[in-house]
Amino acid sequence: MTTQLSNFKAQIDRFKELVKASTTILVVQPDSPDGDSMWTALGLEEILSDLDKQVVMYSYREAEPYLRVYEGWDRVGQVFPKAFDFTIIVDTGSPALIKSTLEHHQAKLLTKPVVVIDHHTSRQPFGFDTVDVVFEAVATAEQVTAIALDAGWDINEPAAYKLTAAILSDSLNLTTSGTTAQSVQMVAELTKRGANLGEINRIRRQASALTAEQVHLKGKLLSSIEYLADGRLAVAEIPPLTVSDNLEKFEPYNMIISEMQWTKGVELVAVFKNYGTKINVPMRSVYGVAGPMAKIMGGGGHPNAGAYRCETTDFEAEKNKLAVAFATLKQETPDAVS
Ligand SMILES: [Mn+2]
Repeated sequence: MTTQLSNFKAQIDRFKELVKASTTILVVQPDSPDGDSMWTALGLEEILSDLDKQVVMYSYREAEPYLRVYEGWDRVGQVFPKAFDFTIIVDTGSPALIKSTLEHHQAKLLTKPVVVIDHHTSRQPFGFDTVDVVFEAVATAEQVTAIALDAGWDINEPAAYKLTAAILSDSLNLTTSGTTAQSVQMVAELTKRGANLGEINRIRRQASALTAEQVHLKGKLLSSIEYLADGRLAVAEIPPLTVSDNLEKFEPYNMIISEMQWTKGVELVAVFKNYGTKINVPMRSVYGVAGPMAKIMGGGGHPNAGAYRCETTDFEAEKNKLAVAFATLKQETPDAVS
């Protein structure tokens, strides 16, 4: 057992006992599943099924199209099951993330034990008793892999694929700051069990591939980028027609914001998503200026990712307002943002 796991020996033992004693296990994801929660749930389904358990999977909302790439996503139901012996809540760091599930099904959920397997460092309590299997990991799938290996549970090839995809999803292909030796080691163990990293990458790229039309739009948006403040502030507008054409389908700004963020000399990126009736501004940075800037503009966020809403719908005026505020922040705290 690794040190990580041994600190949670009591909780893991309790989890193993519950598995052993149960026939039907419910796996619950956040109300809106993501790559880690979805593929962790599917990986757990494989592992627990091989232990002759019935696995029932639930999420309040249906999986987004990009999550429908590994077999089994359509077994994650939106009808809360009537009978189960205990519940595993995966990848859920706060009750807000399963608000709708709890609103409708908390009474039923609490008739049986609840195990939480989660890797969020800033966890908020659910307000009821849970067996918390919460240790440092870049993804919940990393934790499930470590627990399965420790317990001597078999990880079949489909499980290896799904868990690897989940780890790569949360760790952005093992590149985030939360990626540790254990993350890489778990991916290696899963690769040994049949997960093919090239194949997983192909599946991911295909699921997010742009249409020919979207590539043209990307080109147009990229050439519309303006550089202000001596090239340190990159700004682009998603015009109202483009916003309304793609509403509910995809976010055009996702195609350009990363290119803007990783342009030489650029310190702050702002994309003005202009609805015509309002303008929302997602921002990115590399050295931590996006969060403070978003706050100054009346929004919020993390150091390198923030957002705010403009007071008017005048793009030119709002762009200049941001440029002035950025120049002021640079003058006041040149070191903090250089
Ligand atoms: Mn996660």
